[in-house]
Amino acid sequence: MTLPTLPAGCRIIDFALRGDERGSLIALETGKDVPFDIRRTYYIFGTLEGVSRGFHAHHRLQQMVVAVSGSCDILLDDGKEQVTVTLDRPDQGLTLPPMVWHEMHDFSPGCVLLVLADDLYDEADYIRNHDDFMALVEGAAA
Ligand code: T46
Repeated sequence: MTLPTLPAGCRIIDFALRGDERGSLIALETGKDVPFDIRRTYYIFGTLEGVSRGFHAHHRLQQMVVAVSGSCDILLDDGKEQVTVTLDRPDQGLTLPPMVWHEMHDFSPGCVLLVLADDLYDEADYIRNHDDFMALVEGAAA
């Protein structure tokens, strides 16, 4: 995973690898590896070549994203700067706080993106229009 300067609240977390001669295992525990209570887990897979996803921010949701297989790029936009992080390691997670616009691009074949979230699915928590996102960011700064 490349390490540019990330928006506030975005953090790369290294997971302990419990490997032995049989292979590898990673356990993610609330409060230890994941800095929030996990209420939902979902995973994105089978993404076709050239397809991008995301294009939203969340009002309140905290998440952690892990490329458990393959890789993809994730663009992070806090309304002031944009950085792109490559997710390509099953032993690292990227925390994704509220109010960070994110887009996932360049999924490798076979990429599986695991996402841990601190709340249940709620469409009302999504900001799916970038102009609306910018208005909220600028309103908070004023
Ligand atoms: C995010 C990025 C990283 C549900 O019914 N329940 C769920 O828990 C989720 C996550 C989605 N859905 C439904 C909503 C849509 O009809 O599944 C469909 C696809 O969701 P969406 O277009 O939001 O998928 P992505 O890949 O653009 O975004 C997802 C998450 O939705 C989002 O919270 O931060 O992954």
